[in-house]
Amino acid sequence: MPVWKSRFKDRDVTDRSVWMNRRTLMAGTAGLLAGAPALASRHAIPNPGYSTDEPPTRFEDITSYNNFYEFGTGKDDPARYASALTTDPWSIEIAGECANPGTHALEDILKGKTIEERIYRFRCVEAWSMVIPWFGFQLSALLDQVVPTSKARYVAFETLYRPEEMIGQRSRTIPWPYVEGLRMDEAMHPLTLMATGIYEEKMPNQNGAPIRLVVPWKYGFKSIKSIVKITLTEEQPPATWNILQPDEYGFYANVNPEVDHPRWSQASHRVVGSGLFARREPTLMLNGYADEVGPLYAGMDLRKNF
Ligand SMILES: Nc1nc2c(c(=O)[nH]1)N[C@H]1C(S)=C(S)[C@@H](COP(=O)(O)O)O[C@H]1N2
Ligand SMILES: [Mo]
Repeated sequence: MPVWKSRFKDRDVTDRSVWMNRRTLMAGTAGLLAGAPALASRHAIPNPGYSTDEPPTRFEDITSYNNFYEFGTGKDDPARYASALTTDPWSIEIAGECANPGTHALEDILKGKTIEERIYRFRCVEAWSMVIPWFGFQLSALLDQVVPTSKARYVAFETLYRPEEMIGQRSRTIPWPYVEGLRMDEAMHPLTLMATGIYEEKMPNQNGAPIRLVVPWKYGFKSIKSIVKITLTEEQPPATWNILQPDEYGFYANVNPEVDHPRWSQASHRVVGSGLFARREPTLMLNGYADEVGPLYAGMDLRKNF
């Protein structure tokens, strides 16, 4: 049994049953609502095999404590300003080393994809964490469709650049657009999710609407939001924080309690939403997903490739 499943048995059972009840209720009423949004989670199939048993963070906390520099650098800026973003229509351009490049409407990308609900622990490099019930599809399903060429070794991602709606982009806090990248085997790993919602809601704007990446064994900054472009590349693509401060933020950014950030420890984290005297917990290697993704890094020096 994966480490992350066994740690939290019998804790906060009430929280979880309240949520499960809410979800059952929602599922019951959803059928009555004509024209429910295409992204509604009633299509999401729970995947307990890829879910933690930890009690999920409250929806209110997940949506009010965010990092999304396109809307400002404060944790409460995204909740305050992200409603200005229009997310419909939305399309994603797929380019680079693949047989089927092209630009596709989000509805078309979602067609035929299995939408799953997966509860992942999410660990920010700033040493806080949340447990988030995402729904979405495996990135591998999309990559399989575009058929990567034999030269495709990495996948690059790009966020929308639209300063009229993204107030943070009117300042040069970081270079725009935000970009990130994964190695092909990381991108193809079944844990790597393209998320379109949280709990029963389609993705809140502040969390990266309408579609964002979620890579649960890496620090949060790898999980790029509001994606408009995906490029398959031969060379390692640029990644925003890695370009800005390569000594602090590696390209891999794998959660690793043994490799500290130069300015603070990564051995533990604060659990967001755990009250006035915030609970701290030890951080696990690869955020608890070591059994699943450890083999991707066999033979690599994780102190050098941090
Ligand atoms: N486009 C974009 N994506 C981004 C960021 C950002 O500033 N811009 N911040 C990253 C960081 S540092 C974290 S911790 C997570 C936060 O995701 P959440 O707000 O859904 O918890 O988003 C990541 N993705
Ligand atoms: Mo982060």
